[in-house]
Amino acid sequence: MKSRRQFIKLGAVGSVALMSQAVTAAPDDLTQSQQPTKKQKVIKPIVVSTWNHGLDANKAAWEVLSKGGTALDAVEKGVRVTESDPNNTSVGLGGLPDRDGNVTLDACIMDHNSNCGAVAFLQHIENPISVARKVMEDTPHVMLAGDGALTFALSKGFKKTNLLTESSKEAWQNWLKSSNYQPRINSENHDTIGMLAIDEAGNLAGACTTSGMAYKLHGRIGDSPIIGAGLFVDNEVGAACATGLGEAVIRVAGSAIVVELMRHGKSPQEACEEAVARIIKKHKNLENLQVGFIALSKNGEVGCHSVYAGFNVALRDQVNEKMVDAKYEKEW
Ligand code: SD4
Repeated sequence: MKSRRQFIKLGAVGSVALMSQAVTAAPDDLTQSQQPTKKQKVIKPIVVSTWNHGLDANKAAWEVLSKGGTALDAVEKGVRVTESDPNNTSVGLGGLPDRDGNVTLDACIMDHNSNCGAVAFLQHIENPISVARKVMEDTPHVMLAGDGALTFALSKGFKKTNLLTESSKEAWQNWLKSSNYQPRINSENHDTIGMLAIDEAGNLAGACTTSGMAYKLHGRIGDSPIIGAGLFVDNEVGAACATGLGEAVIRVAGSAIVVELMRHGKSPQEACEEAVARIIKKHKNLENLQVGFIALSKNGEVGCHSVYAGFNVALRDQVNEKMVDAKYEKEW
């Protein structure tokens, strides 16, 4: 196996070769129900989400979907599970703080009518996704940030919570010893959760929520609360969400691009691969630049792809409840 350094050195030629292999194949593990031909009947509902924590989140989403509930309710319920898990250090409660010790959260949600809501740089609230939904439903706006988002959340009855758990505080204090400003994207299967669903009625929705980069600059906002970057849903076409280095996702309008590529005929898998290729092309330095996309088309196909190895996706439908390893372009 090539070392991470060797892969990076391969540069453009290497990545083109890897890409052409990748384009011909969807993740082997995606079953027929996730890869129907245009004429096949879609087996609904379906929910798909990022990383291992997606399995538990999908379970909660499935409780809604399997009873005929809406994709919107499902994705909100689903990602709340991850937000409220104190052992997950990259989402909600227990998230690793910024370099000054503050846990700051980003989240967004989007429905089949292109309604959307987001909160950014929100502190002290355990379930930012539900605040994002309130922004969507109870205000004429799409995004609230910082103190304004907190004031709004409190006015809607959300309770102030200390989000910094003892273990995340300890990790931060260890980091402070060197105080080396190298904000890092969390990995090892503990990352942002992005979730996409299609309900029995055939409507799509998505949600994305994160505490962002560990030890980031106070005030830094990533891609996750930005509609079109961390998440995008177009009910005529499909939905996509992103995980990984938010700055890179924003630069290519990642999730919007994936949906747009599907609109122009690419399968979800091909669309995710093309978005990853675009990220690789636009960044000279790929060190630590992990990004993964997942996509769900209107006809129930699922795709996923990442820059580096290790990204995986949780799937739930009437036959499957499983993890799928995404194909990727580079070894670490
Ligand atoms: C961000 N995309 O804040 C999010 C975080 C993430 O891996 O996905 N971390 O940039």
